[in-house]
Amino acid sequence: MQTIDYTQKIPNNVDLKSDRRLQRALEAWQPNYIEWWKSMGPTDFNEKDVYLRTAVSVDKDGWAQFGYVQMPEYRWGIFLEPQEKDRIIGFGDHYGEDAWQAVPGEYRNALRRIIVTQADTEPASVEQQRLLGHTAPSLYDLRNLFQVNVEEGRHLWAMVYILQSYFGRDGREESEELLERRSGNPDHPRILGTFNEPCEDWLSFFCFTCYTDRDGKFQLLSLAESGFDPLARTCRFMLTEEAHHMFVGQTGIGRVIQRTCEVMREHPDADVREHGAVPLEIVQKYITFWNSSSNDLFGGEISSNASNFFSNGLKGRAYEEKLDIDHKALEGTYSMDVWEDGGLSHQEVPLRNAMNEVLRDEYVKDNEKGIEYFNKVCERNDVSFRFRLPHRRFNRKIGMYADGRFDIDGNPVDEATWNARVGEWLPTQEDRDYVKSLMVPCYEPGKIASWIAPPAKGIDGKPFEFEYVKL
Ligand code: BYC
Ligand code: FE
Ligand code: FE
Repeated sequence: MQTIDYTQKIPNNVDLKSDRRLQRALEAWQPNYIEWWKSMGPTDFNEKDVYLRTAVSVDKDGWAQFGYVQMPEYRWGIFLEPQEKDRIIGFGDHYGEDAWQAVPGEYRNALRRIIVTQADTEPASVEQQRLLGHTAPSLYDLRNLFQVNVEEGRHLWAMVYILQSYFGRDGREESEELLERRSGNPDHPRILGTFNEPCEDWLSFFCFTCYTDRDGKFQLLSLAESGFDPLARTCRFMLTEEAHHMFVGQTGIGRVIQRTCEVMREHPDADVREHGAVPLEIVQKYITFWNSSSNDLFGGEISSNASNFFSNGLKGRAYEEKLDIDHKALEGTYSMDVWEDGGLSHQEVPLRNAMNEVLRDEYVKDNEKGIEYFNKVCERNDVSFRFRLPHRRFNRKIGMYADGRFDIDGNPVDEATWNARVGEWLPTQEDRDYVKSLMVPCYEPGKIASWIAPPAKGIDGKPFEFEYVKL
C-alpha cells in the first residue's frame, strides 16, 4: 500500500521532501490558499467540527478515513495514482510512444492552458457554494456540502502541484491567479461560464453536483488518458473523489422528488407548495438550466482546439486506452446537425474536429441514466410526471447552437417564440423566489427540512441522526 506521508506540512505520495525547491514553492503558496479558503470558502463554519473523510492512501480501500475535522485543518494533499511501468501514449499522432514524464516543449502552452482551465473550476465551485451552509436542510446535507468543498479544494492542490512542478515560474504565477479570479465577478471572473453562475439554493447545489460535477468526471476521464503522465495520474485519483460529488447531486435531486411525490400522494388535490414541497415542474426547470449550462462546458461542436489536443496526445477520449477503437482517429467522421444560416443540415465532420461532441455524447448518456432514476422515483410513488433532459441544442452559450434559438426538443424557434415560452423551460423569477423561500436551515440532528426526503442511509455506516457537524 502506498501510504501518504502525513508528517509533512503538505501530505503527499510524491516524495515532495526530496525536491526542496518545489516543496518551498508549495509551502509558500499554502498560506495564500488558506487565506483564500477562510475568506471565499464556507465562512462561519471554519471553527466547527465536521465529520469528513480524508485520503490516507490512493489504494482502493485506503483513501477514505473518517473523523471530525475543522475545515481549515483539513489535510489537503497531493496524491497521484502510482506510475504505471512503461506506459505508452494511447492516442493521437504520438500513439505508441512512451508517455511523457516532463512537459514536451512544443505543447507547453496548450497543456498549461488545459491545466489552468481545469484548476480554475475547483476554487470557483467552492466560491459558488460558499453561503449554502446557512440554509442546509439537515446536518447530513451540511456535511456532504463541506465534503464536496474540501475535495474541490484538494483538486485545486492537485493542479497547482502540476503547475508548480512542471511549469516553473509561469506555473507559480498561474497558481496565484487561481486564488485571485472570483466566481461571478464581472471584472475578474472564473474562466468557464457555468462557474460564474450563482448557486444560491440547495436545489441548484444538487443540480450543480449532478450536472456540473459530471462534466468534471468526463473532462477528468479524458485528461486521465493524457500522454503527459503526471497529469493522467493526478486525474485518475481525482476521479475517485468525483463519484461522491455526483452521488450527492443525483440522490439530492432524487430526495427532493421523493418528498414532492409523498406530498402529492397524501394531498392529491392540493398545491404541493402549501406543504412546503417543490413542484416537479420546478425541479425539471432547475435540471434543464444546469444541464444546458453544463453542456457548454464541453466546448464547441466543431473545434480545432479539441482536434489539436487530441492529435498532440494531450486529451484523449473517455476510456480511450480500454476501448478497441482507432486510436489515431485520422479517418473517421462524425455525423452532426450543423447550424448554418439559420438552418440545420446533416454533415460529416472529420472525427478529430468533433472530439468535444464525442465526449459530450458520453456525458449525455450518463445523464440519461440519471433521469431514468428520477423517473423510477415517480413510478414508485404512482406519480405520472416524467423528467427529461433538454436537447443538447437548447439554451447554449458556446458552440454553433449558441447562434440560434431552440426549444427543449432541439427544434429551431424564432426569438418571439423563445421569449414567449422560455418560462416553461427555465426557472422564472417566481420559481426562484419560491425555492428561495424554502431555504431555512434545519440543524437539529435527525430532523430535515419540509422540501426534501431523508437519505436512504447515512455516511460511513452512521445513521441519519448522527451529528455530522457539531454546531
Ligand atoms: N465557457 O474550441 P472551443 C470540473 C472557450 S469541470 C467559457 O469551442 P475547446 C468541476 C474556449 O476556452 C471540468 N468559455 O472549446 C466541476 C475557447 O477560448 P479561446 C473542467 C468557453 O477549447 C464541478 C473558445 O471558447 N475541466 O472539474 O475545445 C466542480 C472556443 O473553444 C467555454 C476542463 O474544462 C465555456 N463553457 O474546449 C468543480 C478541462 N467552452 O481559445 C470542478 C480543460 C469553451 O477562444 N478544458 N470556451 O480563448 C478543456 O479541455 C477546454 O478548455 C474546454 C473547451 C473543453 C473547456
Ligand atoms: Fe473537482
Ligand atoms: Fe467535483
